[in-house]
Amino acid sequence: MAIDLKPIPPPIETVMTDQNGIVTPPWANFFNNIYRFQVYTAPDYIHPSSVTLNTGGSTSSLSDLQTLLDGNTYDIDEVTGVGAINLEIAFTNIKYIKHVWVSLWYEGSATHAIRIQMYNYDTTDWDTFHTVSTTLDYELHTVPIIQDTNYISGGNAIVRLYHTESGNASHDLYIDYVGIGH
Ligand SMILES: [Ca+2]
Repeated sequence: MAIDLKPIPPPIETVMTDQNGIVTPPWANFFNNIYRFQVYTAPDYIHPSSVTLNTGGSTSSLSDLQTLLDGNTYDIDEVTGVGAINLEIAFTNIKYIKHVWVSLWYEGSATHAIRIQMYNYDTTDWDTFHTVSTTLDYELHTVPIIQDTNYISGGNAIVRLYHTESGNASHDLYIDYVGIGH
């Protein structure tokens, strides 16, 4: 009795997600063999639309923090007093927030830190998602935002870099890029 052996390709483990991160069952049936395919959607980066320096010294401008690794950075001189750095970075046309990206170099000290915050439109206050103490060089911080509902209003969202402690005038913050990923 002849046995007909046919090679069966191994299945490819895959998951399909749309831009909202929703998993879609991706089963497909080709030529009597079942394959599963994965489609990765490249993350969309939304660049800031405006920037407001409430506290700190700077001569930099919005374009300095709209592009990563372009050689231009938004530089802030820390000032004395509580809330020694306070920079609001605003975004428009935001539908979803998956991550906040911040590339920065903080020449501070171990007891000083920069809070990466988002404005909460529900509580009308700032929520801290990540804290960065002094760094040796530029670091890219990817900050996940699990529940974005309260941080978007009419397509607007605001990220704030905030120095809580009393400032030291010898400290400096250099920001290469701030963006929202969705
Ligand atoms: Ca830059």
